Amino acid sequence: MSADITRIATALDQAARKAEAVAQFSASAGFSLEQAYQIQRASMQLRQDDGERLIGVKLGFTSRAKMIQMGVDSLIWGWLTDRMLEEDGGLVSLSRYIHPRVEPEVCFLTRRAIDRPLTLLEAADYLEAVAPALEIIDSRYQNFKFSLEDVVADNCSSAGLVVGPWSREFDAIGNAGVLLRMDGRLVQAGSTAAILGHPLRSLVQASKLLGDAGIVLPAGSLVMAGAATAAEPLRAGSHVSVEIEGLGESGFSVI
Ligand code: OOG
Repeated sequence: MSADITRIATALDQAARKAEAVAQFSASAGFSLEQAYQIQRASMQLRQDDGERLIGVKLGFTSRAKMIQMGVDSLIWGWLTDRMLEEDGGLVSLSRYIHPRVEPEVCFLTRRAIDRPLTLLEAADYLEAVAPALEIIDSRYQNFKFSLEDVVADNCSSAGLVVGPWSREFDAIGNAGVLLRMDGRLVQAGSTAAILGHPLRSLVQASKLLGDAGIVLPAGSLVMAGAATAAEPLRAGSHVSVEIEGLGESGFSVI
């Protein structure tokens, strides 16, 4: 299996670099969820070997809207890297991506290392700041179709992110309106409560999942809490923005 882990990790790494989709692996290679995380780790190692830096983690499938859209019903997590950062208010080029979609998120900046499972009461104490954010997901699989194991191996479709202005309005994030607009037109609307009832629960879940994996998340890391609504395809020429009530806005233009 370790040969398969390296082979699949390399294929997914190449697919991301070349922005070319590949067929799903789990149907033919038949790997477990644990092995999927090993593949994810091996593919991230290839990026780190190439100078890419880990800057945090993202949670996936923390809202019903996302689970229903993708037909997957377990919480997953993946890595964020410095090369995924796109500029707030900047231009996002489709050429880097295969078939990108965007989703509105809450992003946390940690103040302390997360080295053990946290309770909900403890979670806010680990935070430096919170921001409205947009995640660009771009499955490396053809037609954005995958099993749970496939998507985990593919670093949970992570591809890009845009983080808006940081604030310390932690009290604002419990049940705040989330609006995703394209060219000023509302395309998705929801609430931060769609994220596990409260986005801070994503931080709690991240602490548990990372603890299980034996990983310490350093202070100053980003944690993307997972999309509050279904994702929307990106189109050249459009302007995308997220507004989270009480937190502010973030956006970019697609070229
Ligand atoms: C997997 C990633 C899910 C989220 O926020 O739920 C995700 C995908 O839908 O391709 O990022």
